[in-house]
Amino acid sequence: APRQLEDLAVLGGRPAFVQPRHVGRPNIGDRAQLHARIEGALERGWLANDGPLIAEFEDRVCDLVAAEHCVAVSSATVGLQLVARALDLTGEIVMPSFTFIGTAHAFTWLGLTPVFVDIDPATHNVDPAAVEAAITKSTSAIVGVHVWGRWCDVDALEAIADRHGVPLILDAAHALATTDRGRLVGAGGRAEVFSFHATKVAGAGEGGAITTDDGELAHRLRRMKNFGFAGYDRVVSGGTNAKMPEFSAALGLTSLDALDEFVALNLRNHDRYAHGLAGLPGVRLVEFEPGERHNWQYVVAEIDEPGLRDALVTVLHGERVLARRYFAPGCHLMEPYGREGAVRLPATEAVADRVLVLPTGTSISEDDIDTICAIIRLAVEHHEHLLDRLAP
Ligand code: T4K
Repeated sequence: APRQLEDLAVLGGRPAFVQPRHVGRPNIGDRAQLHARIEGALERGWLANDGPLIAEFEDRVCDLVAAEHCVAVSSATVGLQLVARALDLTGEIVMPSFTFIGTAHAFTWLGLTPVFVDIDPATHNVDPAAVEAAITKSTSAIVGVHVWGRWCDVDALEAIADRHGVPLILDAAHALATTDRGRLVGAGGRAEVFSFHATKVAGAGEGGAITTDDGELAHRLRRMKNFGFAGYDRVVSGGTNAKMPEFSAALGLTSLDALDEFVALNLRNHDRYAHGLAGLPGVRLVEFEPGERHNWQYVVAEIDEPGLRDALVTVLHGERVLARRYFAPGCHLMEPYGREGAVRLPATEAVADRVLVLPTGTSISEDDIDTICAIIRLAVEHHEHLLDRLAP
């Protein structure tokens, strides 16, 4: 680890790591088991369209959520789109700006208009009062996002959705295997949509899962993900191709087999970061409610000093630590949405300027974390000098 500013790679020193350390390395699980599953699919000659691995994957996700039905899809983004189509949404969708761009794009791509609202800076989750204030006659749904796996205020959002007669859809991309006040994720709103992208706590390479208690909706989603087919050659609705392939289900099942192990490692990593950054002024880790289940997939620091978060990203990338600024600058300021005179969302913008997402997961060791914390500590403790040195 660097001991003085001059040791930092951005100031001419040698990078602390030879191989990059990533935020989202895939959690694979038992490779022999994965190979066996893939071999089985090859033997069967059945690679897509509701093969046995997909059925097993959907059952397994059902065991991990509160909902009765699970529909596997090709990604969370496409999952959100299927839900929007199955619910016949038109017009405006009220949603937080502080989320991955995929949440917004999913709806825009269908010709819907996202109306971005602000968050509670303490939780990074959408502010229900802001949601209610944004509802108009054109609103056709509310989208809540469980950012970092911490639940948004589902009860408040459901009450608002009911009052205005619109559905609530939950983007649970981050929230697999989490609880809130003892309730298991998956049965909130009309549907919850999980991501099984390679960077998630359990991954399928690409993949997603929609969970719902609404059997009729699940039935429609199943048809729509397969071109609207209701039987061998009968098409009864519009549809698309949103099917997860068997190989992805093989990856998904194998990583779900080891989910408890991944979560335990993530927790160990989180605690190591908390220890390594403790007492560092102006630096806080996003904390999770004690007594609830979390997957700890995101280690999120907030850096108070203006400009220092970006300097830390530059410093860390120099050391080959590929920390991320999710979800800066907020969807509402991203090019496709940030038109002249666009809305301003002060809490979103402030949080987006502060967040620094750090590497965790099975590929990060405790030694790695000690080194990363030492780099951050050095940079923060000498930030005035550092910011001067990095100034153009
Ligand atoms: N809603 C929310 C709240 C989300 O966060 C997301 C996705 C979605 C919806 C949509 O879900 P999906 O449609 O993707 O199922 C990544 C992921 O691609 C994305 O899934 C995720 N959220 C987002 C937070 O992170 P990028 O643009 O940062 O990806 P990328 O390629 O830069 O990868 C991130 C890090 O992971 C890099 O350091 C490289 C490393 N990596 C990545 C892949 C794919 C690996 O080491 N191996 C890999 O195979 O978006």
